[in-house]
Amino acid sequence: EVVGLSPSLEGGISQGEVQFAKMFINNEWHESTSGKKFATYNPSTLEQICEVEEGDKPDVDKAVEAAHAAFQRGSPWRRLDALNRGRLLHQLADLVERDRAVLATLETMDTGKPFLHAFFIDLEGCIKTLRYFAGWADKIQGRTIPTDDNVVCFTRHEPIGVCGAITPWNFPLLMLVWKLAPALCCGNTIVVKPAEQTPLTALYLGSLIKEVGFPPGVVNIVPGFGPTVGAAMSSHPRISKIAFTGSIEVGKLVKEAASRSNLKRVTLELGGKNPCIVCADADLDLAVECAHQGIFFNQGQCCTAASRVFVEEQVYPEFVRRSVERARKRPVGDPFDARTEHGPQIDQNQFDKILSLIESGKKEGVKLECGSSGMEDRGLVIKPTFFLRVSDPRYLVRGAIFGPVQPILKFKTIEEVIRRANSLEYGLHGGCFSRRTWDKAPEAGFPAWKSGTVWINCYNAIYAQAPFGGFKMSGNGRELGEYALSEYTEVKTVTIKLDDKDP
Ligand code: TXE
Repeated sequence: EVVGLSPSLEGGISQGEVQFAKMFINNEWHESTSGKKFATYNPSTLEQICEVEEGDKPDVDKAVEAAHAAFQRGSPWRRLDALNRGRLLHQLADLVERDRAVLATLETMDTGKPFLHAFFIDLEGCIKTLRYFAGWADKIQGRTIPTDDNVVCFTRHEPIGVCGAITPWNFPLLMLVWKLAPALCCGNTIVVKPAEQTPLTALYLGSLIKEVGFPPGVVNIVPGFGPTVGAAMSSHPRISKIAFTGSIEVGKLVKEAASRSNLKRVTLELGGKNPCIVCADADLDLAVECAHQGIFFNQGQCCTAASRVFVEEQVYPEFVRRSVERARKRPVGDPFDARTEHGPQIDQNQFDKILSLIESGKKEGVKLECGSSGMEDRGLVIKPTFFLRVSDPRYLVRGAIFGPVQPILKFKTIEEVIRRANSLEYGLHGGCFSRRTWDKAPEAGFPAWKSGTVWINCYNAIYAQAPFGGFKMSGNGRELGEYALSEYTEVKTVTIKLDDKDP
């Protein structure tokens, strides 16, 4: 029994008919120009949920046209004052809150993630992000700048124009809201391409955008595939900025296409191989639980995943023992069962890729699979898996697996482990567990880490107020927090010559 499940939430658990499966352009539902559709599947049952209109370049052109018209000077969107722009975002948050159970149901059907995670984590994050950026709408301000001449010089932070968002399948609605909320709060218009595996919550959000009363063309959603819709967006001459979350490989393609077309601004949120360091003086129960959730949450399909755990040698055997014990208790199964913590991987491709990495990993280290007696193999489920005695150059320790697989490594000194932690091309997140006061161990403190986030005695601590993004090849730019505003605005310097008589 789950405490706090309201009757409306119970209603959300039953799988309803999908209402929105068409393209959303200009606040209207469109069929694809080509007449094509594609199927979206439930990875838990492997059944088709429904068919969705499949966009291509002509549909992207239509969406960009709408977004461009909505951005013209004098349009209802441009004339809307900043306070009311914020109010629309708050009203959108209200509707997401009202339909939270429906959205969480769609997210669980499309991704296979446990319903309660979708409800309490994904949807909570969406609502908070919308409210956070709603509050910023009328607080985006420039500076006045003293200069060498007799002029008034000031800056304005203006919207960029038509923005594009290309989103992944691991947190479909949340990754969209991380882009849409700051884009709209700054006064831009947007064209969205959800991941082909998980288009349903984005389309439902389209219906809420319309209900709230955003002017037509402000938000447009074109479902479809990467090489068609995604590529058309990345190279579109009238899209002025793209925000992308996904693989490094595709991130490079997006940036290349941006360079070859109109040098649109690009922010990228790519992969991580995030080190999680457990010192001998750590609160071991806390460290075990955080490393456990750090890797197995969302079936390991997180760019934040604790995918390299380094444990100080004195506590290594005990850490491994407790980690295995904890993983054995992880309930795997039907995502709509309230007891389930662990569902299937997103699709057959990912499932096959992870299993083959596990298989070849057996040559690299010792494999421990933690299936409890209650865990039945269902569809695309992969049981929590650890690897021990693997060396750093091995793929298991260096490469992206994006599944429930955690190498647990040993270290002797802090200097050594920080060097190993910093040695990859990734630099997204890092975690450290220790009771040490950080000023006594500067070599292990946060200045030493080459990563966008450092979590100390916590993990996956993500807030709408705090910036999120990577060093090195983990990405460019930052999402969330005040920092995100600069990714969705251009700075205009205005200089006005004063009469020489005026001081
Ligand atoms: O990602 P893709 P995939 C990593 C993870 C995973 C791997 C592959 O390691 O195993 O990527 O997953 C769109 N132009 N992450 O293949 O292809 C695509 O349609 C423009 C990390 O699913 O990068 C989708 O909307 N767009 C990650 C989006 O890019 C293109 C989350 C992401 O898909 C495109 C997901 C193209 N040519 C996977 N080709 C994270 N950072 O959290 C594809 N897309």
